[in-house]
This record gives sequence, C-alpha cells and structure tokens, in this order.
Amino acid sequence: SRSSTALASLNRPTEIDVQELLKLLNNRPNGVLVAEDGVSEDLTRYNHDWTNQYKGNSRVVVRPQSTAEVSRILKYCNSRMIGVVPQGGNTALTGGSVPLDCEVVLSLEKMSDIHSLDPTTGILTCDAGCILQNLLDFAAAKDHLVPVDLGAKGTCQIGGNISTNAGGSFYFRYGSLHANVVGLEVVLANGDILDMGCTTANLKDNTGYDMKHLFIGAEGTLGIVTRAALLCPRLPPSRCTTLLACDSFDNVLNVLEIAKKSLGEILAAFEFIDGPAMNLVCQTQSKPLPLPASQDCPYYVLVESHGSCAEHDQAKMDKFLNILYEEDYVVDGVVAASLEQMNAMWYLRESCNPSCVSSGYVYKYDVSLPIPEFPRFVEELKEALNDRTFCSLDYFNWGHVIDGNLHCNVVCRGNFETNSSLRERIDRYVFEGVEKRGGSISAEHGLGQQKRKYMAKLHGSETLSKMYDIKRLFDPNRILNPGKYLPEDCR
Ligand code: FAD
Ligand code: 2HG
Ligand code: ZN
Repeated sequence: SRSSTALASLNRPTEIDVQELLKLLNNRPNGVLVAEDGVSEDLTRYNHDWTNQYKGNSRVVVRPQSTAEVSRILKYCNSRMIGVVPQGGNTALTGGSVPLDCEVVLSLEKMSDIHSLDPTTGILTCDAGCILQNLLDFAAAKDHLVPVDLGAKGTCQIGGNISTNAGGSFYFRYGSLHANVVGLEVVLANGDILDMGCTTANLKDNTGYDMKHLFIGAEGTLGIVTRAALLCPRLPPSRCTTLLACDSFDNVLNVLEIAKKSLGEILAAFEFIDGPAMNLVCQTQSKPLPLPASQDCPYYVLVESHGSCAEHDQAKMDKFLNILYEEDYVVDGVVAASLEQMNAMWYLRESCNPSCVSSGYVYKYDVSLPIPEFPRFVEELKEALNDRTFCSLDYFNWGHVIDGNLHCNVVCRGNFETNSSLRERIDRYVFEGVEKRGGSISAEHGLGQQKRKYMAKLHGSETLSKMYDIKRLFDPNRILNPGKYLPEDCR
C-alpha cells in the first residue's frame, strides 16, 4: 500500500525508543505523550487533519521545548530509522501534517516564545510554534502587522505557515513568505542545526546560497523549522473594508480593474465569495448578510485598503465606489463603519472553510488560474459531474481572486464518507482543467499526501531529479515526513 511503501525502510518506535526519547527530554512529564493500548494519552487530535479526511496511527508524540531538544530527538530517530512527522497547528488541508501510520509526531506546540521585534527594522524573531494569532496580537501591540494572515490564524503556527509557504488574504499587498522571512533556524534529520540568518537577522545579506528558501514550502520534508525572523510592516493607521455584491463575474473583474487603478498603492486585499458559499456561511454561522437587498447575488467581493492617511484613503475609497455605482459594476455595497463591522465582514470570508467542512464531505481544490477563467472552470466541472451517478453535489467557490487563486469545493451535503471514484473523477477534471489553462493544482495549500502523485507530471525529469538530490542531501534516510510531497520513487 501507499503507506507501507513509504514506511518500508523505517522502524516503528518501540517501548525502548519511547524511554530513550523521554531521557532526551530530561524525563519531563508530558515531554513525550504515549498511547499505550487502552491506557494514557488520547492522541486523536495529532492523528487526523482539520477536515477529518486523513488519519494516522501514531502512538508517540514528542514535544520538545528547545532547538537543542529537537536536535537530540532527530539525531536519535535518524540513527534508529524512525519516521518523524513535524506538526504545527495541524490545519493543513492536503494531509501533510498527519502521519501515514505510526511515525513519531514531533509537535512544535511547546516552542512558542516570541523573542523580539526591532522597532527600527520591523524584524520579529520567534519560535516556530508561535500561534499566528498570538504573533499578530504581539506585533499589533507594537504597531506592526505580521505579513501573513489567514482564517486558521487562531490555530496554525508560524513554523507551519513557513513550511507550507502559506498565502492568505494579504499576499497581494505584503508578498509571499519567501519575501518576508529574513532568517530561519532549521534542524536537519541528523540533528545538525542550521542558523540561516536567524540570529543576525539582517535585511540584506548576500553572502552565499540563500538556503532558507529551500525550507520555505518544503512541508517538513527537509528539516524542522525551529525559529524564524520575519519582516513586519507597520500597522496601517488607516484601514477601510467594503463588501460588494456583483451580478456577474465580468463585473467582479471590472471591480478588480477599478480597484487596482483607483485604490492603487493602498489596495490590500481583494477576495471573492460566490453566492452559494455566502448563503452557506450565513446559514451555518447564523450571521446576517450585511447587504439585505442583495441576498441572492452570484458573487460577493471583499475589498480592503491599508494606508497611512485616513483622509487621503477615504477620498480614494469614495472615488472607487462612485465609479462602481456609476458604471453599474456592483448592485449593492456596504462600507464598514467600525472595527466591529470590519471584523464581521472578515468573519464571513474566513468562515467559508469551516462552513463547508461542517456541511458534508468536501472535495477540496486550491488552484491557480487565469482570473477570467474562474467561472468557466467551475461550469465545466459541474457539467463533467452532472450525470447524477453520485449523491447530489453542491459547489462552493471563493478565494484570493486578485492572486488568481480559486478555492473550489465540491460538497456531498449531509454525507461525511468519501467516495473514491467520485474523487478520482473530480481529480481528473481538475488536473486537466488546470493544465489546459496553464494554472497550478496547488496555489497555496501545498502537496501533502493529496497531490504528491502529480509531481512527475508537473516537473520535468531533470528538475525532479534535482529535488530528489536535495532531499537526499538533507534527509538521506528519508525519516522526515515520509510519504508526503515527493513521489515514492524518490531515491
Ligand atoms: P500543519 O498543518 O501542522 O503542517 C503543515 C505542513 O508543514 C506539514 O507538512 C507539516 O509536517 C509541516 N510543518 C509544520 N510545522 C513545521 C515546522 N516547524 N517545521 C517543519 N515542518 C513543519 N492556507 C493558506 O495558504 N492560505 C489560507 O488563506 C488558508 N486559510 C485556511 C483557513 C482555514 C480555516 C484552514 C483550516 C486552513 C487554511 N489554510 C490556508 C491552510 C493551513 O492553515 C496553512 O497551510 C497553514 O500554513 C498550516 O499551518 P499549521 O501550523 O497548521 O501547519
Ligand atoms: C481560504 O482562503 C483557505 O479560505 C481555505 O485557503 C480554502 O478551504 C479552502 O478551500
Ligand atoms: Zn486561501
């Protein structure tokens, strides 16, 4: 089976291994959580993902408190050929953070110190296990923001964000983590600790290969991220949020064009939610749509500006909205008049995922496409699945439209079981639909268990072979996150 191939050369942790690991953590109570048959810890939460689609069977969770402890654990597991699954907040949506079987889970949850925020450079240094919301709060109290923000912020960790190269809602404005991580500390499978600009944390440093980038988005397959230095911009003194209703996708594109032109440098986020997704969110979260006259619009758009001068920004926002109404690009719109209203608008957007997940089995897709292609891609998918062989399906779409990133969710409502032939059929359509449009099958959620099978189709053999070389260099025994990311013939 898939898991037995990936784990074939690895050992299951034994009782002796557990004792050794415990010693490496100075016998600290709860340093190692063990699920003995019928006894002690409930390790369920470490063994399934957020959507409940990936399940592992790990009996051992290690919770180091320092980089030195991570190093000792990895050195030991490497010498014993024991598979290790790095785990942050376990919010990944492609099964990357869940063990295939009984690998050791290395949770970063006890490494959550925030070290410093330099007010002149804006560089924040922290441990990998910091929950993103805590970092956002810490930075905000010092008049800064963290350049990544996403719906899972209350649970996900910065080390997980870096390891997935998470995008989120402000990617357009603040850029990717490749742009904003200025230093990284990583522990390799053999226990070696690499300090790649984390301690010095310079804004500019051209002294050698910039290897930290290999670990950004590597989903824990090359090393464990233990510490990071992030470039944080100032908190924008002026923020304006508006929710708009559009009667066609063409008008969403028109609004986007006008936003880029008239909001210009203050444009910070431009997200869309389609009508079915918005209705689902309002129903499941029991929240009213703040546009009562436009309950059944096919598309909603959330636009936010970040600027430094409220008067100037307000003038720009007024001009933007005036053009939209004059040109009939929107049928309705509301501007948040308070922080509470702003948060309520973002709550609707950030509830798309939880509302879907709670309503049935979700076949989840996260694609990059040419933006005008979004509706046709979805229509073709509906046509492809329209023969009613399967349970009745609902389609909920939303995403970071300004980045060309569509989240396309097919839901079998009220039914929480997977159907493998349905999945294969949707997978096939999505892959082909993305390929013919020159898009990407994973815009921001990574590969995990779900998409590694496509790697050989996505990359030329020369490129793939260099990826294998990199994996061999950093993790020759392939103990780190086995069965994820790279395909099985990674030798
Ligand atoms: P985990 O799920 O624990 O792990 C993710 C991967 O990274 C795994 O492969 C794991 O092995 C590895 N890993 C974790 N920590 C480390 C470490 N310290 N060192 C090495 N490897 C590590 N994603 C987006 O990109 N944009 C979004 O807008 C977005 N919104 C979301 C909204 C919701 C409601 C949910 C549930 C998820 C969303 N996601 C989004 C997906 C997910 O939150 C991100 O991928 C996030 O970055 C994962 O962080 P985590 O700490 O939960 O990592
Ligand atoms: C979002 O932007 C997240 O809401 C989750 O990336 C997307 O659940 C999804 O499909
Ligand atoms: Zn997203």
